[in-house]
Amino acid sequence: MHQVPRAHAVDGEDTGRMDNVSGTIAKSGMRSEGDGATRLGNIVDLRSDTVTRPTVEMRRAMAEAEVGDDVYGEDPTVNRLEKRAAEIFEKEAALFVPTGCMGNLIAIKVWTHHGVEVICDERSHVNLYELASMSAIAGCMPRIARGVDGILSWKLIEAVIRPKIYYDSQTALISIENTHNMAGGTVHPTASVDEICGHAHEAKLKVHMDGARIFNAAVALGESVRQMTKKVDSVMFSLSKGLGAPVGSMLVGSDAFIEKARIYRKMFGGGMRQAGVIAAAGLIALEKSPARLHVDHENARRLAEGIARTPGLKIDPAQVRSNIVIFDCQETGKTAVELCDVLREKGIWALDTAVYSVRFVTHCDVDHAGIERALAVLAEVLTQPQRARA
Ligand code: TLP
Repeated sequence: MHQVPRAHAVDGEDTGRMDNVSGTIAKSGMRSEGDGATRLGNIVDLRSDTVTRPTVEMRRAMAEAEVGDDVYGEDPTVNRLEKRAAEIFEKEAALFVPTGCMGNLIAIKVWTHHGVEVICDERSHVNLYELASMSAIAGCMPRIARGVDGILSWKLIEAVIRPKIYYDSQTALISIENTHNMAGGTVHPTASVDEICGHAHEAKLKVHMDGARIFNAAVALGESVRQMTKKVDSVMFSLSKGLGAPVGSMLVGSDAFIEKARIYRKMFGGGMRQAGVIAAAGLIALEKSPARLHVDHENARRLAEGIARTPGLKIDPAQVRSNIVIFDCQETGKTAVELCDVLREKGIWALDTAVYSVRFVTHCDVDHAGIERALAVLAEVLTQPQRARA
């Protein structure tokens, strides 16, 4: 029996596990109240890079942060974080937002109006995991394109742009995800992003990048985030994923974009007052963490190679370019939920992303030994039934 509550129930109804090709997430492994397992210290939590705990340096900076009322623009630590983010991306301005979801929604709201379409990949976070906010709040329709491993090209985008005819809804925005989460941390080549932006701008369309993990993409490409985003109109990136901060994401773009984004942040309830307390950790994450992301990528590759050698599991390690490892478990005879449940009992936490698809995400709180342990446990749980039959 599943040991954790179904976190996705709405109005008291259990939504259960969806059987789809495009991926569900977090049906297994959501931490229940009083669970306390992570506190035991022997858990290898690979559910997401969102689970990291702030470092001692971050906690100290949080305790000592200089603060003010950020709604009045008076929090010096938030102002410093926003200035640094804008500098690093070589954009005019930046805005600290509580979450990636809010950052993406704000960008969509700024670039669109009710009744228009947003082109995005079918498995993108804005399409699948943001509770239809682009429709519910921004009044837009997602217009789905099917990327190759989540990666959109101008050719794929062009095919779904609406003709400029008064009786058709109109395309307003293109949203691309870099790295692409549900495709397994795949990376957009910068030349392709530039090409998309060039054509989009000619067609009077804006391009937003959901760069929740853009620093992982930068490491995979060996390029700077500035170079990778020079033509996009807005970027959201997360401080609270691979970079290890406890809370927060950033929006970067032009002065005019950020001015409007600030208004929508307040409208959506994201005016955070003495937010310097969390921005202080975000600053450390931004300055220090990119330099260590290659370790997470090496760990992900090691995981993928081990998984490829494990009976019943399928993955192509060469496809693993960043910190996300998604593998197929159909041949084991277990569903992803069943596999996650047995792994969890042995201290390895993972997420099911589709019926036979499991996700591991590497991060700063899982070291080499944790990876080896995850692989050993995987091999153990998948070879035990065979031994029992022999
Ligand atoms: N991703 C989470 C889950 O929501 C799936 C995860 O564990 O990977 N864009 C991308 C590409 C994301 O992966 C996420 C979160 C977000 C946006 C939203 O960020 P937050 O959680 O800060 O709202």
